[in-house]
Amino acid sequence: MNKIAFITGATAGIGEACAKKLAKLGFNLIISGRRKENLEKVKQELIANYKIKVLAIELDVRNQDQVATKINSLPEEWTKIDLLLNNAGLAVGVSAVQEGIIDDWERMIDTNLKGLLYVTRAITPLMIANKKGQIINITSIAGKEVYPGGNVYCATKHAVDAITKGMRIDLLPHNIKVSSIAPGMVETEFSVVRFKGDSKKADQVYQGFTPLYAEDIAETVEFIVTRPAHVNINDILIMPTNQASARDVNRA
Ligand code: NDP
Ligand code: 8X3
Repeated sequence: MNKIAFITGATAGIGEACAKKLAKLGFNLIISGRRKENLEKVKQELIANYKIKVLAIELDVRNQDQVATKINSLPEEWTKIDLLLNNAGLAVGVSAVQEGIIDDWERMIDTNLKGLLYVTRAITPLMIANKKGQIINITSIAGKEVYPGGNVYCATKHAVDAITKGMRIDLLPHNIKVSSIAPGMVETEFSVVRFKGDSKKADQVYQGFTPLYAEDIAETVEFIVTRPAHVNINDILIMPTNQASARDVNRA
């Protein structure tokens, strides 16, 4: 029987690449995200290319009622979730704390931190009932370092790092593995979202060096999920060769 993976933020970037990788590994997939058209497109692509089942759920992880209702009403055949990939997330803006835009802060805290908790709260009881499971949280180099103007985004990712460690302890008696992946710069829609649609600004982030690509993170997920049952990968920090820290990038 195929395993089941639930992916948040599967409509673009890292989440979409992970969906394809997990499909290749034979997982049936519950893909989720807010953008209906993107969800449908990813679903059709998965069905056309892999012999797996796909359930697409329109989901805003910030909406706790929606998260609980949609996960609690999953069709019975989709409730035995083997893998949760907590990937949905975003940065909004880069600004000093004294000039910060409160709405930007709330979007980051509500998505990266509270959203991840809501989804985890809804899915872990299903894994516990099933006596096994695996969770991978996508954190960031921003969860290990802080850079100018990154204050709140970095805080949310530091929090996810702490929550990952807490989850590992709490879920230890339940045969549930918990890992995190902390990428450096990955070229996705991330910077377009961060700079609110300013693609010129977004492109500059990746200029003069080769960043990571979503596929690199998908390969890391593949490595984690293909370890034997007795092995857990706690945390992987993965960087572009030309990036030594959040602030040090060797650009041509
Ligand atoms: P993208 O912007 O390409 O993708 C983000 C995904 O998150 C989309 O599928 C989006 O779907 C989803 N998402 C955002 N807000 C919500 C929400 N409220 N509810 C549900 N889904 C949501 O960025 P990445 O693929 O790069 O980002 C994925 C993760 O990786 C994030 O957690 C990010 O912080 C992290 N990361 C990214 C790095 C990078 O340099 N790109 C580096 C380190 C970590 P939709 O809009 O359809 O809802
Ligand atoms: C995204 C990477 O360095 O822009 O998490 O924060 S960074």
